[in-house]
Amino acid sequence: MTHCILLGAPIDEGQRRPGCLMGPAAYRVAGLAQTLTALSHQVEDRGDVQPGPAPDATCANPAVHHLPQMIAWTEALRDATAQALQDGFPIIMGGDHALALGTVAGAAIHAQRQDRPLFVIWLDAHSDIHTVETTTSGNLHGTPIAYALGLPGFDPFPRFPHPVPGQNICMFGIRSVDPAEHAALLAIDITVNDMRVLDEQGIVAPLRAFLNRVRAANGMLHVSLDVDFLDPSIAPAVGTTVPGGATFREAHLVMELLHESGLVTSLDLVELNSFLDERGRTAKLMVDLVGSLMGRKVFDRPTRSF
Ligand code: NNH
Ligand code: MN
Ligand code: MN
Ligand code: MN
Repeated sequence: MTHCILLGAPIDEGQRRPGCLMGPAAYRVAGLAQTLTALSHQVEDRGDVQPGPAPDATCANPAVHHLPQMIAWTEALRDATAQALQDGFPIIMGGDHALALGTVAGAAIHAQRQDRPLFVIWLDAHSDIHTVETTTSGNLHGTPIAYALGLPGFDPFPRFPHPVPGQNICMFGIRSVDPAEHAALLAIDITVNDMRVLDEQGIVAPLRAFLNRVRAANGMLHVSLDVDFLDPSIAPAVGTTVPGGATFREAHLVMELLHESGLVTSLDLVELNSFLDERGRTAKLMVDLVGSLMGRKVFDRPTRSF
């Protein structure tokens, strides 16, 4: 039994397509708490996180928008996530992916307090490794990985607490990388399981390899699930659809393996734009994926051997 702590993060300012702010409400309507309760977990919904007042902040890149608001969100989510990790298993209901600027920072603070290394799994079509200086869209949802690495280019933001080494970050589902991101990924030792890798090897082998490293290091594991990791044919409710994403079973299999590992310590659900959904099917799928992560099985065998 896990004590699950739901935190709403209705952030819309990390990109330009309004609607992600409806995400926390959509997850509540789609029955996230009920799904967890049915799996015998305890659920505490702490409501939506409130950002403090936006500071005066500017940067040299004219494309960047909503910088002060994002700094306020980052600080509030960092502190709320670190606190929730002390009390249980945080599930952050976004909101666009800019929320991970704060949640990964909070996870890093908590891991440091526990004297354990932090690992991150990034399930996304995009690598999100822009800095405030390199982003050409100006959408800060494309930056949390670079922030977590402690890369330069985040001057207006609070310094990232205890940066995550590249070797501790593993991406799955990648199929849209901007030129500056490509250069950054080549310069840093990050595991990029792009869709080509998943086509050739499946998700099981690369995921197992990473989980073994997390286990060997007694690491904490933050999972960040972007709706666009999934193929748009099964998950249409996202502003940045990219064809060729994870299938229904691939996505559930990731979650099932993560459950069996027993290693996951916090979870982001990001980029759900309910305004673009079809009768709630994307919200429902995301809730079902959380169900698989939290122990729901296709068919419950006493043991499964590979
Ligand atoms: N790389 C692009 C940008 O920075 C797209 C990012 N969009 C996302 N990221 N949805 O997950 O604007
Ligand atoms: Mn993303
Ligand atoms: Mn994405
Ligand atoms: Mn974008």
